[in-house]
Amino acid sequence: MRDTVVIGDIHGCGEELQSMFDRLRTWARDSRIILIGDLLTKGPRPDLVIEEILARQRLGWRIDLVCGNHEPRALAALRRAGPDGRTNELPPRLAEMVDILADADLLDDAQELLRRAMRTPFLRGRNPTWTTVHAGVDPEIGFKRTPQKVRMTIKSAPGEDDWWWNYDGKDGLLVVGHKPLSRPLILRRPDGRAVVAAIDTGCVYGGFLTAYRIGADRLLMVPSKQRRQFNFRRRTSRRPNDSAWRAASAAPARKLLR
Ligand SMILES: [Mn+2]
Repeated sequence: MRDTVVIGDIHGCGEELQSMFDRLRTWARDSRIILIGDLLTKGPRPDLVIEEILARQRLGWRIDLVCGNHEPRALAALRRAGPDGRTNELPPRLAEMVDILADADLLDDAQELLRRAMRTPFLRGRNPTWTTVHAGVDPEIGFKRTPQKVRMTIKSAPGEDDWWWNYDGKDGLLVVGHKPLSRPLILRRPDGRAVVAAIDTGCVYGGFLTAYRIGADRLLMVPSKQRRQFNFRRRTSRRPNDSAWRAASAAPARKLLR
């Protein structure tokens, strides 16, 4: 295995995932790819998300799925819809997802993929020691004692500090998504090593789909094809004065498109 690359929240952005996979093609054969959760809901092409994952796996790519907070609700919607894809009892956005998947004849594949994601609450590796989980940890108690539900959903309220500024670094590098930011955020120790990589860059809101290569410590961003939402701008994470970490705000996005 040459390296591990983690891809942030996809949320039904199938075309952007396809572009990302195309960019990763040259070295994907001996690398491992991890999708960080929230695969199918909200966006326009959940069908293409599934087709892309299955097609690349058939080519021998190693792709692992981590569970996001949207996986259980997407699976519940598919179960309620049944084999005929009935959508009359579902909220509109989940009904739309089911409709698209039913049209593409992917209801069973979607359920199977979501079940697989739900069996994987987080993944860990070494060199450097890293953990990837959908949302993060409670910085007061560390990864091990943080309940799984919190690991999948922690997000600061507006005006509050994001949890990562108070993380003590003891669990090693954490690669997370869930909170959409205008740019990926990498927090670094004083010696420069990454300690948190936050890579949900709001693809479904018109931002970017971002991937982070753990070993190489590099970002790769694919611009979104979605309409930019009026309230998705200047989504930054303010560094409190007492944080031990320095923020490496990513270089202008254009430079990362390579
Ligand atoms: Mn999420």
